[in-house]
Amino acid sequence: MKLTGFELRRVRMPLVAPFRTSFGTQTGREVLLVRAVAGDAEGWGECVAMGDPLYSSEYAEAVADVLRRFLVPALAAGPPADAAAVAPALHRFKGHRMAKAALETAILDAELRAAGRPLSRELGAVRDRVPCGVSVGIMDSIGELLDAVDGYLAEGYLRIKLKIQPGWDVAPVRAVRERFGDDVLLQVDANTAYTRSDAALLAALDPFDLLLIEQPLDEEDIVGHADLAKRVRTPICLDESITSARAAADAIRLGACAIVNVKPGRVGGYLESRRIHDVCAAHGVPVWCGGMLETGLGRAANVALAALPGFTLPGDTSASGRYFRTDLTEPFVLDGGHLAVPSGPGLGVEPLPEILAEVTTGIEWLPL
Ligand code: NPQ
Ligand code: MG
Repeated sequence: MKLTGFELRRVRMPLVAPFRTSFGTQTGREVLLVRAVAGDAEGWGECVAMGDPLYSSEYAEAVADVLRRFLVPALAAGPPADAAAVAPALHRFKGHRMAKAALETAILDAELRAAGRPLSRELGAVRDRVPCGVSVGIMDSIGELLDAVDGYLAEGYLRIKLKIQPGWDVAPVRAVRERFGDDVLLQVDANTAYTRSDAALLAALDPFDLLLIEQPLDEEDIVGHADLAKRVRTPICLDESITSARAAADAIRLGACAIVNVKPGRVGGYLESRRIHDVCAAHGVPVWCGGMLETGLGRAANVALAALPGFTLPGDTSASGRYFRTDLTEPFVLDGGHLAVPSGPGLGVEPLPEILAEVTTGIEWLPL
């Protein structure tokens, strides 16, 4: 594959409704897309960084900057033979995993499309459809929350995740349990909103039989999560803290988590995500695929990953309509609570040209 360069494309997608988490409220999604251009093929990588550094230290403008000034020039100096050579070529640049992931995914997609191979098969998928959950934001009232959950259950979602923060935790969980019963698969995500002194508060969630509590404490606080795990019965799941396969192995060894949320952008790409899957499977730790409000491009790749055998819990791989009235690709639509794994080469989906043009706010060409 002879790469000639990368197109950085900024798009802005309005959300169907504001999405509120412990770190803020989003009304739209600012996405950076990377298109790898080779002589005979092209490939897409969707960067999951937000416009602001609220979920992680990365943000869209910083991603564009590091791609332009460091990552793409490094590949220009020694073009990678294939996608597997990208991470080693970028290793000397610290961090910036979301930027690296977008670049690697674009190259991987181009390579697989040229070879006529689906990403799912490349990663080791064993299913042709995946069970889906939905992440439900913090609301102004319990009534509003119950209406939202009711709607998602009616759509067929197989698992509900409630975003929580201090002051919005036990009451919404109790209300959802009382209204929808004990059979609903239910979990919560705090996005680091609690502290080590909140163990008793988090243990108050134990009676509600949650599948897991996701990332209650600071992303750097692995020992805090290990201590917390001894004081709550609900399994601890880590998201923000898991930045690599090594970080996953360490967290498991220390007893900081019993379940892992895999987000390819957070860990530097789909190849590292597969290594996390493997390390967790070797320890009997279930994994599930997280979500970052991806368009159809990122969603396609996530669904492929979620089809690996160790992904034994429903992911945040929701349908396009959960976030967008109009997706960039043909929409992903829920079928009996599942999404079909794309079977075409590479990601197996393409941006719809008219829609892509409509939402694009800027284009930059980075030659190799
Ligand atoms: C999580 N995602 O699991 C994240 C958090 C999150 C589906 O809950 C813009 C971009 C807004 C990324 C809001 C879900 C976001 C975002 C929330 C990620 O922690
Ligand atoms: Mg999370």
